[in-house]
Amino acid sequence: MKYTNEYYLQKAEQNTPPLFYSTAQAEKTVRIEEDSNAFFGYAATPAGAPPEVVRTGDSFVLDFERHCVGRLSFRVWDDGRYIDAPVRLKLKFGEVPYEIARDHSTYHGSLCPSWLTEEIINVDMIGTVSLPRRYSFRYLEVTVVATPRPTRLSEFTVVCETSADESKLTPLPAGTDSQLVEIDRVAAATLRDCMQSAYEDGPKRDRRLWSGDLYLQALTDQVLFDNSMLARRCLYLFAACEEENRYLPGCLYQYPTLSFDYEMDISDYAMLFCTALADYYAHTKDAETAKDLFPVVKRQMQISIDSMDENGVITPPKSWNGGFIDWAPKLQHITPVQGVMLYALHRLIPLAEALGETETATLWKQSAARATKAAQTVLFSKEKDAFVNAYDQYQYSVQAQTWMILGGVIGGEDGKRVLTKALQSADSVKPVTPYMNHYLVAAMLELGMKDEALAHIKGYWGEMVKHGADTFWEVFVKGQPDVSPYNDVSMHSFCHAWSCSASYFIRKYFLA
Ligand code: RAM
Repeated sequence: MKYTNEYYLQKAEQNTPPLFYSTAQAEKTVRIEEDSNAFFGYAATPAGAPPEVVRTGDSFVLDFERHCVGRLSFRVWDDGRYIDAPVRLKLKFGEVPYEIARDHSTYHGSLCPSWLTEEIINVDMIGTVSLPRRYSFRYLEVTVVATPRPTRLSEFTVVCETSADESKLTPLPAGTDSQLVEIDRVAAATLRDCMQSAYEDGPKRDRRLWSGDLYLQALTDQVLFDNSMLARRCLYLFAACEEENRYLPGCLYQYPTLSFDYEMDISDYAMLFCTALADYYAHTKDAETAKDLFPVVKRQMQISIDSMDENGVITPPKSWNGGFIDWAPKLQHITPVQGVMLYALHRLIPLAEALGETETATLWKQSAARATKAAQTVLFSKEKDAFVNAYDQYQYSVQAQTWMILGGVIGGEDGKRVLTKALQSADSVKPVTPYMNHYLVAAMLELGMKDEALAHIKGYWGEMVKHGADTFWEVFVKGQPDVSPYNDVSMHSFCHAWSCSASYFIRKYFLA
């Protein structure tokens, strides 16, 4: 049976943040057409005001002109008369034009197609229709499947929900590079729409709290809306799911009651949960919460420490292939996960010291020294001048080099050389998610490669903006619109938590 720590759960509930509401009304329609210049092959062009009267077979696409997460309502009326038969409507929601254009019956992905957002509704009476579900979208295709006579549809309105207090968002200083201003705007919208009663990974689909996503969201939130109550809630929620001698689940559901799947334990995510507490404390100086959660962090890190083999290399459990790290196909995980462990330990040692946990700090220092030595010797190939090894079946990946840098295994000119070579090599595995691209930029900054980091932010997140992103996407590989961990792009979330961190870099390192 799954055990929930009631004390931590109660703490999480006490930290449920208030939601803020705003209204968006669709005044315009668009035509969604094939466009070879558009990243996913379809673009939206203005098509005037919504029709006043609709008949069976009519269809139009409303444009709410911003990404919305919230509830939809609209009016159905016909000059005051009764409706002779229900008005049957098909509603199809899209975060990007492609989702509207895509015929859902051709879906061939690995996740359940019920995530694809569409409804058929029957309206029995004239008046305001309010849909109970929460949607995540900018575009809404309305198709009149059947109506007994010409009918009027109007006032399509979304009440948007978020736990982000937008009044806290400080504008970037005058003189900031205009491309960075744009990237920051899109990143802030991404985080805003993923901030609900927890940091959701993507409001279109899972609506789950994932620890890897949480880590980047909480970090980015510090420089945007600064909702430390939400960060606290999320940390407590994960703590409530701890089971003895097992990594925390990588994700959890808040409703109807806290639930999770132990098979979803992800070693790197569990360690990033720990790191999130260190960052939370460094930002808030909230020693009460840090002390409260420290025992969980200590036990979680101990699982990794205990799993080091005779060489000092981590042996993560086989679930999630030993770790997540990135969605790059067939990615090997040992070296990057070793880097995550070191990254976590280096951030957690100051936390332990600040909380007076000196014994733990000493143990962590010794463990870090052992893991570093192992990484420098067994995980590094002198011949290849890269972190390529038998543990990872000699796979050469940017992910491994990046995490070794972030873990402090290699630095300075050596780090620059190793990373640059991996990025330039035609044979190396490259990052596919904004999540992994975050760590790549972090590694560049760690090495003092500020120009390269800036160029990467502009060339990666900036490229999505150029492709018309209102919010940042779950997966993005330049020039490869078909890359999909789910084997079908229509399943992607186009407002994805782990993609919001460009703002963190911009606001922390690149302000004018
Ligand atoms: C997907 C989601 C989520 C991520 C996991 C590992 O389901 O994109 O954000 O954390 O994978």
